[in-house]
Amino acid sequence: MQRHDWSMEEIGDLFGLPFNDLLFQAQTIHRRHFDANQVQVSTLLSIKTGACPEDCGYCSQSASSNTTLEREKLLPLVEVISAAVAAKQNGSTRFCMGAAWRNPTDKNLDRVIEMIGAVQDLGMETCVTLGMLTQPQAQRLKQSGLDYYNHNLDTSPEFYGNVITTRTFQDRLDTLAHVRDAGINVCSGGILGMGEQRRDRVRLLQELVNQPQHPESVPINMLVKVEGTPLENTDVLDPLEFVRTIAVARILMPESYVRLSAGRTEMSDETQALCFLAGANSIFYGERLLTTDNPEESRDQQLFQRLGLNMEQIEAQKKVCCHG
Ligand code: SAM
Ligand code: DTB
Ligand code: SF4
Repeated sequence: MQRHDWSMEEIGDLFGLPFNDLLFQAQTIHRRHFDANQVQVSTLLSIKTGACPEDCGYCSQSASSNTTLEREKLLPLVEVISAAVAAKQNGSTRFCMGAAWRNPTDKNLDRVIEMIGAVQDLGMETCVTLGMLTQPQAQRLKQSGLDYYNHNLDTSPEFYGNVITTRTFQDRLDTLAHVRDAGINVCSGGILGMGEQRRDRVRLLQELVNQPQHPESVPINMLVKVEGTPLENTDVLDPLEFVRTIAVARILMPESYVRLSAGRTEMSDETQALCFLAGANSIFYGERLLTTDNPEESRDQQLFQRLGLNMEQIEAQKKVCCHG
């Protein structure tokens, strides 16, 4: 049974547990719901890069940032298909397409819907992240067969204005409600290491868990410090605090996939191993995230081997459904 009434105090108490007790509790809950040695693997592709009108302080793609990123128009369908084919060959089961938009136009959506169809035809799960959506847009995406929509709350409502000023926390909640109401699986999480305090991490998780339904997928990103962004010189977050946040997310949302997302390139194998022990069971795989580096596939293969982890397959049932 899902709980949606977590108080800040209860969540704060979990964060404050001795590290071993916290990890033991998280791993115990994890094993009740998942195979502890299996990791879901997704691959990202930026389908429209740069020149974003939003001012998210962490993002290389914001027009307000001073980055050297080349702006690109919406990618042609063939390029998307060849990236998805490569991702599938490498063992990825979900293909996530990201666009640097404040929100898509209806014309943009026509093109993205074509891409979703093509990726589905390969037998992969689909995820897109396109910014804010109206209710009718969410419904169109649902009709296209989209599996997941990614839309992160990013941080606590209280810290939000320190990072982004061009939209509000409530805007994010509204889009999430449209996605949920349309019947699309919700992928929503945040970024740690942006200079927030523990209480902000508590509040972020509280907002996620106390939604009417837990997000099916919860990406926890470590800030990737991109030169030319307002957050480039932020102090590094203690990796053990990152692990604690993963563990608390696992305890609060026992049936959700918790994704160890951006920031793995800068993380040691040992930190990543602790994240898996804390209940993370999904990663982005492939050399690139959207605009920044992700570990090379060979490094991840080695890590999986060292830890005895396996890549999760899409269930046979689902494959049959996709192909009618
Ligand atoms: N424009 C859409 C949006 O903001 O929802 C989709 C793309 S946006 C790049 C997707 C998510 O990536 C953001 O919500 C943020 O959580 C994450 N992200 C972006 N830049 C990041 C960085 N430098 N480090 C960690 N996470 C980052
Ligand atoms: C998420 O939470 N992390 C991914 C995905 N959802 C879209 C994006 C990470 C982006 C990292 C910075 C970049 O590569 O531009
Ligand atoms: Fe634009 Fe998304 Fe980057 Fe914000 S996070 S600047 S909305 S691409």
